[in-house]
Amino acid sequence: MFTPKPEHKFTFGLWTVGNIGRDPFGSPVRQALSPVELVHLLNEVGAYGVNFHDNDLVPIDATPAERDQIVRDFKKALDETGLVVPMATTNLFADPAFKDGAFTSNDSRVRAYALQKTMNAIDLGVELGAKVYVFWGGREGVETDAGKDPVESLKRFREALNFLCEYVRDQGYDLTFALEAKPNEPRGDIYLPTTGAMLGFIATLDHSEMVGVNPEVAHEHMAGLNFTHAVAQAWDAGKLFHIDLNDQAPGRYDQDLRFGSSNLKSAFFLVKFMEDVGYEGMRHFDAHAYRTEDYEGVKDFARGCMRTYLILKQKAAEWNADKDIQALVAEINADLGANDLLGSYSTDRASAIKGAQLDRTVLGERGLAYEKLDQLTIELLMGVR
Ligand code: GLT
Ligand code: MN
Ligand code: MN
Repeated sequence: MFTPKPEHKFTFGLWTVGNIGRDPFGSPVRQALSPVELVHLLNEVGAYGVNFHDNDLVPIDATPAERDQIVRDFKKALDETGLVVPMATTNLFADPAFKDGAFTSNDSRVRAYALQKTMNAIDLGVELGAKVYVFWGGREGVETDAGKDPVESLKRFREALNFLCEYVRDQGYDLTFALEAKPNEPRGDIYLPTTGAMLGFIATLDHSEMVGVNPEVAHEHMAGLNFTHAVAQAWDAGKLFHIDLNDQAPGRYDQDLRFGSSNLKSAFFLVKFMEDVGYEGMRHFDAHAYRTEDYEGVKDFARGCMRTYLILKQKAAEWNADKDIQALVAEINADLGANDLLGSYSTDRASAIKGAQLDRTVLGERGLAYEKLDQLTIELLMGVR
């Protein structure tokens, strides 16, 4: 019943199931698998697609001949399994060259290298079928504001994205960009730290129509924000091009936990939102298995992400069909007599609202029954309804 199918559009990055469990305090706990092996692992657990950074697939120091062989082998694995590559991205954070940022570096040579690397990575992504290109600027920030001018940094970031949009158009690629925000880690502070900030920035781009967002659960939770609200704002703006699903306890380091494993209720409202509005993009799990796991545990992790999503989707359908819940929802949304008063501005409407009898004591006395509604939601989630 909760078996992943292609129509669910569940995808994983090579770096997610391929995470070898290195952390700032400890060495790897799992042997690295090749991209081909990872494609087969993802096929075994039932994923639809696989995403990658340029260097997840092609090592940064590979020769052109090595690159071509790797791409041939990878394509063969995709053909054998039927997995697709819906999204690709660039690693602009691991190499020491990017220690003070890529597009926002003070060093124009680093900025030029970042453009060069990204154009090559876009070519690679498109060659393998990617339709969405993610930009996560992990190093685009500071430890000290003495080092970089924040306005200059934004101008540089804008200039880079404008350039790359033109590159995509010039090549005739069918590709959109999705910007991913994160408040901190690995930098002390990363520019454009939230999805809302990204949405504001996108409006300033030359080709804003081809640029949307890739919100990540963990990143908004790190900032103490409500992820569903960020996703809703992106959706409302027509900018929800991609999504990174995982989980995260607020106030911690970047945990990238299995989807739904930490904040089940917010995961429920997120899935319900995505399913109710009819989001048709990829459901990308940007998470990794606990460091305690071997590759059987990695498969448990990947299966768990997808299974939890599907269970929550089922719960959302139950919530929408639950008579008691829907009776309360109807009550909450009933017209209590002022619907006709409201609407877009006119001089008449302004006078009507000014003259309306609106007794604020009565308005303030009304109970809203949200306690009851929330408890019904909790009981539905706990499986006792
Ligand atoms: C990195 C980061 C993620 C980004 C990836 C894309 S890489 O693991 O933590 O949130 O989505 O660059
Ligand atoms: Mn993350
Ligand atoms: Mn992410």
